[in-house]
Formats: sequence, structure tokens, C-alpha cells
Amino acid sequence: MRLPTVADIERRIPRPEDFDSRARGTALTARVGSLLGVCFVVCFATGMWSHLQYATPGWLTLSPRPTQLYRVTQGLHVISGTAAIPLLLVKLWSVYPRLFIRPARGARALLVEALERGSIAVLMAASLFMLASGTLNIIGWYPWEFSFRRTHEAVAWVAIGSLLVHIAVKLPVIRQGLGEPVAEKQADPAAPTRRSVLHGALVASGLAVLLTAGQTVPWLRRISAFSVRPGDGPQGLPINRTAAGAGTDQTAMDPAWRLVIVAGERSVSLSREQLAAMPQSTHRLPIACVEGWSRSATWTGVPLRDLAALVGAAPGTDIVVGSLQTKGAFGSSRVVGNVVRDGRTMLALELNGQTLDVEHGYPARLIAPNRPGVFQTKWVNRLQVDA
Ligand SMILES: Nc1nc2c(c(=O)[nH]1)N[C@H]1C(S)=C(S)[C@@H](COP(=O)(O)O)O[C@H]1N2
Ligand SMILES: [Mo]
Repeated sequence: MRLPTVADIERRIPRPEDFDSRARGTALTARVGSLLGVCFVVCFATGMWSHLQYATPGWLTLSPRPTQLYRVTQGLHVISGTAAIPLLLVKLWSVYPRLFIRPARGARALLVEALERGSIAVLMAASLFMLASGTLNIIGWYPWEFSFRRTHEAVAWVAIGSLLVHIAVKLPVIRQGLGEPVAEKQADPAAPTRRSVLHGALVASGLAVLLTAGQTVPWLRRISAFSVRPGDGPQGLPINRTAAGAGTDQTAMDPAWRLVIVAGERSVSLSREQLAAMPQSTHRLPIACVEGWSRSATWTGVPLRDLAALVGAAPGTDIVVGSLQTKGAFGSSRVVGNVVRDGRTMLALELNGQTLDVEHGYPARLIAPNRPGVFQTKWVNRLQVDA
């Protein structure tokens, strides 16, 4: 028996011409690719905005207004990322016959081709990683060892960088593709046309958004089947970290709980009754979780600035908020001076007119406008004025 030669094997590998769907081609790829590009840019910008809230550089002054800004940018992030998933799959389908292009001959042509394909490989890998890790983050499942936030941020730069290179290299082809009509003559009436594939991609993308956006957009909540947190936590608000998960389920209910407010040498200790006897304010403010959901609620409590004043803090001084939490991250957060100054920033005692549930941070939790959910610290027991 004769062993197959390289030429035999090569003959069995399909060539781009062997894929006969006429729907494929630059007209489709350029259109789906452009939509995908818009999604990626929106996703990148809103994602970086969120990372900036975590590690705030000196030039950025976090402001409590607009109240809903973080909620909107976070919602756009999840929506544009979700919309990108079907578009990316259709785009991959439209170009994958090109995987079978035979290598060019000649060192120079080979090098150019290797660079072009290498950059696409990096873009693909980075895009798939971003969409997959983002989706798992929305589901709240972290099947990896690395830090989600830092890795998602680092790979985002790789994705956007390789996207820019890709657009620059392909600009002539993109132009040409956008100039070609979507309508075409189809020999086989049963075969998918460019138009049907394009419309299919748009419908799939729109459907993906409808099915998930309800976790952010209230009026979509009822039709968002994949909306991962339908919001049936206690008092009508979803929960991220439970009291048991934070190790506060015993300590939070202890009547000996006190809020300690410290500024340098001065300190004040208040029971929950004493807090409740102070002038209260009520505001409607959102919780906007980086894991994709957001929800507004009515909060009642003591403005943080009034508490800071008890220890003689100068108005507009930062406050570090500490909690009873013993397990896991996000047990404390910093509130910058101009957010403290906003009268709506408060230590909440009530949610939607009821005593705060322990899952929502009883005895007291921080709530401030235009703030990522992870920094809305629950089970607060300490305010450190950071002079
Ligand atoms: N102490 C503490 N507070 C916390 C957290 C935490 O892990 N520990 N998680 C935060 C996150 S990620 C979100 S989105 C909100 C959720 O608030 P809720 O459970 O009150 O709706 O609480 C925040 N407060
Ligand atoms: Mo969160």
C-alpha cells in the first residue's frame, strides 16, 4: 500500500472556492463587521469607564452626577457585548473559507501574509475571550484562577489594538464591500442569500439583547428570559454577596452592633436606634452592578456628611467605609469628598420603606448616586474620615 503523499493530503483539504454559499463575500462581511466594530467600540469605551472607577487616576474627579451615568454606561456595556456575540459568529461564518487559502509563495509574500493572518488570529482570540469571559461574569460564574477584572481589562487593550490594525489593513476591502449591493442574483432559490444572512444576524443580535437587557432596562424585564438576575431577592432587589457569603450573618443581627465614626483622635459610636433618631433623608437611587444588572430603589437613611460632621470633619473630606465582612473582597470602599458632600449619599437604614434586610446590609449600608454596585458597601460598622 502506498502512503499518501503531501500532494494527496493537500488535494483533500478544501479550498475557499469549494465553499459555495454565495451569501459569503465582502458585501456581507463588511456590513456585519462594521456593526461588530461599533459594538466593540461602545463596549470598550464603557468598559474602560468602569475600570476608571476602580482605580481612579488623579485627573478624574468622580462626581455623584449624573445620578444614572454609571448605570447607563454599565447597561450599554452589557448590551453592546451581548449584541456582538451573534454578529461575531456570523462574521466568522462569512470568512472561514479563507482559512483554507494556501500559503503564498516567496518569502516576502509569505511574511506579509503571516502578519495579516497573525493579527487576525490575535483579534479573534481576544474577541472570543472578551465575549466569553464577559458572559460568564454576567452569569456570576468564575471558572478560572485569574482576576477577572484585570484580565478582562488587559485583553480589552489587545482586542481594541488588533481591531484598529485590522480596520486599517482592510479599509480598502471594507470600502469596496460596503459599496457592493446586498441584493444578489441567487441561482439556487433555497440557498441563503446575503440579505437573509444579514437580516438573520441582525435579528439574532436584537434577540440576544432583548433576552438579556431586562436586567438593566426595567420595561424589558418581563421578556428577558436570559436576564440572569430576575431580581427576586428580598425587598424586590437582587443580591450579589449574601450575608453568609460575607461571614456577616451572625454579627449583623447582634444588638451590640455600633457604628464607629473616626477622624484622627476623635471618634463617635452610635447604636442603630441613635442613627434612626437622626434626621433621615429618602432618595430613589440605583444599584448598578458590574456583573450586568441594575435596579433602582427607594433608600432612607442618614446623609453621610451629617455623620462626618459629628466628628468635626471638614466638608468634602474622603471617607473610608468599613464593614463587618470577614470573607471575600469588597468589604470596604472609599467615598471621595464631592460624593460625601452630596446630600443623597447616605448610610441607609431602610429599603423601599422597610427595615433593610440582612441580605441588603442590615444594620446599615452605604448608598451613593452614580457609583458602581461593588462600592455600595453593606453591613457597615465603621466610617474613617480620611484627612
Ligand atoms: N460588604 C459588602 N458590600 C457589598 C458587596 C460585598 O461583597 N461586600 N457586594 C456589592 C455588590 S457587587 C453589589 S452589586 C451590591 C448589591 O447590592 P444588594 O445586594 O444590596 O442589592 O452590594 C455591594 N455591597
Ligand atoms: Mo456587583
